[in-house]
Amino acid sequence: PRPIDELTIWDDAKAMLRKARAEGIQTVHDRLDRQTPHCKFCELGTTCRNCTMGPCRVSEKNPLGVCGADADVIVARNFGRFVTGGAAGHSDHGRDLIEVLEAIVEGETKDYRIVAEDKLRAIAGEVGIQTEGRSTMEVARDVMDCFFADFGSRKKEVSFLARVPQVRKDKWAGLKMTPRGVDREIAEMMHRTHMGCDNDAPNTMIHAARTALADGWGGSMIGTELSDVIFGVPTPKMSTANLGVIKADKVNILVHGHNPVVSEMILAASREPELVNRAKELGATGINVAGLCCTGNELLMRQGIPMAGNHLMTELAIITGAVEAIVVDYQCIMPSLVQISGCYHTKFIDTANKARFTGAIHFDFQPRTAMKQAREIVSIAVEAFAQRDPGRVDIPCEPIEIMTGFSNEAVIAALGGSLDPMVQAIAAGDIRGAVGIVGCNNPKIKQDSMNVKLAEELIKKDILVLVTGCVTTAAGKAGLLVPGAIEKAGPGLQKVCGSLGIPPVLHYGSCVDNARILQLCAALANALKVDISDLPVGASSPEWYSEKAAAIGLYAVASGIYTHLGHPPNILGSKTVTDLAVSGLEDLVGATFFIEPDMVKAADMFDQRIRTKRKALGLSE
Ligand code: SF4
Ligand code: WCC
Ligand code: FE2
Repeated sequence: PRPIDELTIWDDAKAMLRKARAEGIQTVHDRLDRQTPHCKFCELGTTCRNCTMGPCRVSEKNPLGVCGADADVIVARNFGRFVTGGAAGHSDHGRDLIEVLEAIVEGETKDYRIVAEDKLRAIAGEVGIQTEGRSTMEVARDVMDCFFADFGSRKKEVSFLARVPQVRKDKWAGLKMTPRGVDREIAEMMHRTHMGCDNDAPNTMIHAARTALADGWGGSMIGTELSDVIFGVPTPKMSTANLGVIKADKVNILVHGHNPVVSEMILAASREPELVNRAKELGATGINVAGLCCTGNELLMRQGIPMAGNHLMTELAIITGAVEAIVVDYQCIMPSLVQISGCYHTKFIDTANKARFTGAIHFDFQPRTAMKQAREIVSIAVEAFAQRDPGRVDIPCEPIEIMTGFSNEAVIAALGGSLDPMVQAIAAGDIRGAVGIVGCNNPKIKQDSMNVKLAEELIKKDILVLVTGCVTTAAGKAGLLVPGAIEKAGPGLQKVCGSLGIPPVLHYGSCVDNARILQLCAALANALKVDISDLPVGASSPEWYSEKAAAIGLYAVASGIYTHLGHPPNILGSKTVTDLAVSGLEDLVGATFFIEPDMVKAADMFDQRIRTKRKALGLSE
């Protein structure tokens, strides 16, 4: 096995990896070792399993599949389906929020309600729904219908394209890249990649971009906006992160996955006096809810609930031996968590019919019965406390402080009501530009080494950093999410962030909340009367692993945002597809991907790009 020091930069992770080895528990790192080396054809993207005349593997020696598809076609089809998997994940999550809104509107639930009426009305106004003189429920019903329709086939474009600068929309229209309906683009990609359909790689790639745009400006944006409506618009607040947020003297419940519909109810139930009292009867001092991955981000942003860890911390959190229950919804939940829970007293509870885990305790979580089910789940966790073996508990550190809650609404409020001060700070060069660092951990990369390094390099150059998803915990543990982190930033960010009392790295939410960053870019472009591709901005996913991260990367590029990846997707077997991704897209959409495993060089590439964009806007470099 690889030495533990090479697997992660964090002491809390190292301590738990040592414990895992001592206790004979296998982790993601051990399984990666056993899977290495990987299939070269799969790495290059040159395998096809789309029909039973194959499966086929193409190479220079043997360049055509049975049907005659070449490497370009096969790579483009595979990448298209890969991105579509991600777009489907984010968007189906978004749809779940519409269904909760439906349950509210139909009066089927009292457990959820409309918390942010102002935001509901603001959104309704943006998508052309009449709000004046109408009740909240009337408006909500129309918003619900509008968003359900965004998933279908009858629209020319998804509703939130109302936020996009006209020049960008014209560009998309010219390329046949306008996202029409979320499910439509996803289904069409499956159709196109069936044998004998879209056999022109660039054309498949254009549709991949359209599908990704249907995610970013459709499914994800609906997910974010309705989560705000139902659970509240995030506002800045302090919280904590790392494995130290798990408390030895409490019943610990970890929520993992993505959808706040489940985790918000678990949190609410954990505060019920009856359950807290029962926890005390069993010898605990209370019930502690902490987050993992994105549903953790959702609770962190809105409720200030502490974050136990990101993707590669999920197994290790259980290995503390102090977790009574891990409650999951969907996405990024390693099935190994069921086995590792089984090595302890930890109850593994799944809640979504579309994400069931063999060996789990299952709840078919529904808006009508949410609170009742959440109480039952919390009760299972509380009772598990009696089975905890204190001899196996090891919580390896004290938590670190972080600041969270930066929604666009909160940022605008902090700026005194408009984006103007930000535009002025950009014009003056105090904020030279902004980069969103988003996405995952990947066991092939030393955990968080790239996520942290890139953020540090960028803020030194007065480039504001926005983080979401699993980069949040990385930045937090590195001490970058507190106002004091301006010490590590350049003079411009020191001035601006210092005067506002905010960190130079802003936590912008979960992965679907990358839609907040899209919205901010569109708003800045509209304020400056330019296209998004004219802005001094970028995006990066240094340690990405998932289909969803690929979808995010592609919607960023297609929206005109220069986007870095720390390692390439499985496309290198096609020169046509690779060239398009890293250069050809520039002519089409005004941005490309770039692949760079060295974070100092990646930061220089962003710096260069930002200089060019600033110059073109007539600003100092
Ligand atoms: Fe092979 Fe073509 Fe079938 Fe793919 S679609 S498995 S390349 S025959
Ligand atoms: Ni989003 Fe990546 Fe985390 Fe999963 S939770 S691991 S896609 S960043
Ligand atoms: Fe996520």
